[in-house]
Amino acid sequence: MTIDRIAFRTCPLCEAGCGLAITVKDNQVTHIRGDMEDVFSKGFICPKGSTLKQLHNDPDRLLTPLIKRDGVHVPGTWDEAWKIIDAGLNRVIENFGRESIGTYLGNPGAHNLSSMTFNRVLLQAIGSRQRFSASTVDQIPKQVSSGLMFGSVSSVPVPDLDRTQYLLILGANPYESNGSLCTAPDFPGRIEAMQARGGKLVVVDPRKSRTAEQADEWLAIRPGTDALLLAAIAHTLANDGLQVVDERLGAYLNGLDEIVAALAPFSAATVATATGIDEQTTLRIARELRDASCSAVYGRIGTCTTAFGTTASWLVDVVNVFTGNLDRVGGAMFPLPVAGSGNTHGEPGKGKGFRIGRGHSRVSKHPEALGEYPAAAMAEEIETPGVGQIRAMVVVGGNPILSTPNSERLAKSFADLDFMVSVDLYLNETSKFADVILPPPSQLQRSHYDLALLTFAVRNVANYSEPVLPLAPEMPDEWEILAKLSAIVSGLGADADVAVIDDLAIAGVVQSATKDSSSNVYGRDDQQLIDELSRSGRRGPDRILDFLLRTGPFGDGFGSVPDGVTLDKLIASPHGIDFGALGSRLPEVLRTPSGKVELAPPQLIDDLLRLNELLSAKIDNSQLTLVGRRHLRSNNSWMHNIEVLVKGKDRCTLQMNPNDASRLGVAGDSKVRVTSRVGSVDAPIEITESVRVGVVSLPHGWGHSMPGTKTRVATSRAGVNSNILTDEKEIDPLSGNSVLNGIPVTVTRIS
Ligand SMILES: Nc1nc2c(c(=O)[nH]1)N[C@H]1C(S)=C(S)[C@@H](COP(=O)(O)OP(=O)(O)OC[C@H]3O[C@@H](n4cnc5c(=O)[nH]c(N)nc54)[C@H](O)[C@@H]3O)O[C@H]1N2
Ligand SMILES: Nc1nc2c(c(=O)[nH]1)N[C@H]1C(S)=C(S)[C@@H](COP(=O)(O)OP(=O)(O)OC[C@H]3O[C@@H](n4cnc5c(=O)[nH]c(N)nc54)[C@H](O)[C@@H]3O)O[C@H]1N2
Ligand code: SF4
Ligand SMILES: [Mo]
Repeated sequence: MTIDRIAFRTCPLCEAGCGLAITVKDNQVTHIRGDMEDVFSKGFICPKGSTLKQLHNDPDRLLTPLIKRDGVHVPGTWDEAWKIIDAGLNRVIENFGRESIGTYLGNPGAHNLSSMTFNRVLLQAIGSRQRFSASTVDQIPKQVSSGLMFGSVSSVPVPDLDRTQYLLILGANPYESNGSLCTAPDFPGRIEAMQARGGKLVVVDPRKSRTAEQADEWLAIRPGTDALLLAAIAHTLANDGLQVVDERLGAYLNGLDEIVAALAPFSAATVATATGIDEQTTLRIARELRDASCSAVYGRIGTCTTAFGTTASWLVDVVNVFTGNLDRVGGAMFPLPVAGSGNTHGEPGKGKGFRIGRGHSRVSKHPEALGEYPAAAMAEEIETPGVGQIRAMVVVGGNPILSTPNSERLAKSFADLDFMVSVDLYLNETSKFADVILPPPSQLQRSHYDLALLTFAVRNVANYSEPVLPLAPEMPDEWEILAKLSAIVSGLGADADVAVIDDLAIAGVVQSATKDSSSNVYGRDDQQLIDELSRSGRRGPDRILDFLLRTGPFGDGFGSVPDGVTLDKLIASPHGIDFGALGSRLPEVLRTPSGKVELAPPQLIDDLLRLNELLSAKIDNSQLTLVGRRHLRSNNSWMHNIEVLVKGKDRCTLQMNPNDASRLGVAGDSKVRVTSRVGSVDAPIEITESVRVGVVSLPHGWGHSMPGTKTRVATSRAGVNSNILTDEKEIDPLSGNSVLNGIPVTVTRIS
């Protein structure tokens, strides 16, 4: 064997986006390590990064389409698959209309250039409002609050990790997750560097997570009450006088008086019982945040996936404003993404703003947010007869049967569909319901650019990866799968040429730029630009990416900006290009009609009334509440088929505080039954001081024991599905996000 080369590639598994150095011999990957020269990750990787090799070679990974015949999935050709899909989807459209096709787009799509550029095309081609995604079991509250405050859902402030001196983290555990809505490879190292320069880390979490262990202070909050704590911190700062909000920031604020008035009920003393955090601590944390030379508040899954997800996400940034740290070095800042962000085009500083509720779901009338309905409403939309009932599903890179609430109800509804297509690497808990499963190429066989995640990066960075290994013969790239599906639902037939869809896609992207007076290609001839892009021979996502780079804030503007960035330049820089630390972006980043930061959007002010009710809710000390957790070696519901990641002791345990264990009479080696309103699972117990009294914790993404799947390693270490317990009726009413943390449960010993 001869070493052909070392390929450099960004890891697509989580939001950290680490650079990998991949040794290839005879077109086989032999070794993967961190890329020491990567401009952002500088050699850091976690145990998952090197397993892209095992993922590529996994014998259970699908290499051909699977077609369900007589209830059993058998391999088929691509031609057969397209014909069956053409017949199946178009029959449903003919009989029941386009609204009867539902879509669910999963999380890996956010790390996938094909999906980032062609999922939208597919949704448009299907033409149904029945759209669902992993966003509503995840980050949508933060995007709604950012949209309402700053006018664009892309404008999520991130902690300026490398320069801050005080970081308050609520409900995030970057020591396991490596960060989210804050793209920062080696997040742990960046935290430790902050502590080494004298900074302080405070973690708010009902569990003593690994991040909480590293913290200078851990606040064991009662689940679901972060909005109260944040309201009290904001209240304290307002009461103290807000002198730190300087003239510069003050000039961009709207609604200051309204929010200060609306916070009146939420003093540190009034929220103390509900949050479990005493008055003096809340007052002190508020003042520490204000008095630090710079500080940032950052909230994630634990703040988003609760009944007050949007309100908590908003209050995070209200506190950042009240400490004077929004848009300030070392505070919470807006990245300037190199490509594809919603806040780098259109008139700077002003815009149409952001709205939710531009439509309502059919059955429960949930307001639309970001063009979709709550994943929690998927089952009822499939089950409930009437015009617009979902009869077919198209799932792309998602596993909602393990990831979304009340999974057992959802699984029953999926079993009743007339037709289903899944684009997935595996035959798993969700794709098993599909009539046809279409496998994308492996992570090593595709190009990569983190269009979504670099929008939330702590430095302005761009990094493109070429495919490490070639596509197998006959195997379409994932964008070609998505384009073909788009062609089929557009009535172009199973033999349609995906080039037609590709040309439409690029034309749309180009047109929106040449019509935008702030674009560096404003007024240019569309066809000329497309011709220039196509001269390289690029097609699909790469051609679109080149355009987005060239028309982005650092782009070459097709010649109008000398030395500007192009895809060719990125290819010539395999370790990425660093455009520097974050800079101040107010007011240019804003897209609100007022051209100001909206501190008091009416929906959010109204929601404080609902929050107020939480203050008077009776606290039952015998009631256990369930929260989740993540583990470094796991990735949501997948990567469980990779032996090196799952070996060792069972990770799918119910963690319980020793006080609760002795109260309930459960011992360390027992199995327990956990029951919620909607379901019940049996799990091994793990008694540990790391969870707060009254709280139990079970990780999500497990439960691989369903028949009809083919993930042999995962099945041998199945675990249980925590979303059998989460309740589809419990959602954040503003964003439609599921409540996945703070679920009331009972726990009993199984004898
Ligand atoms: N290894 C690994 N990395 C991952 C993933 C993975 O599955 N595994 N998933 C990726 C994805 S898709 C995402 S979105 C990110 C998520 O990234 P993080 O948000 O960092 O995710 P978690 O590790 O789940 O951390 C959430 C924390 O919130 C705590 N919590 C629960 N309820 C509450 C509450 O009411 N209040 C507060 N304050 N805390 C609460 C939990 O105990 C937990 O420690 O991670 C990404 N990275
Ligand atoms: N109780 C509870 N539930 C949760 C969470 C929680 O904290 N607690 N976290 C939530 C969060 S943050 C998220 S993001 C969701 C995730 O929810 P989902 O996105 O529904 O689930 P994943 O586990 O990410 O499943 C991804 C699927 O995509 C496939 N896949 C992987 N890579 C690719 C690819 O490149 N292309 C295609 N087509 N398919 C691919 C995998 O095989 C897998 O089937 O789960 C949510 N569910
Ligand atoms: S931290 Fe995330 S991006 Fe980095 S190697 Fe691990 S899984 Fe990949
Ligand atoms: Mo997520």
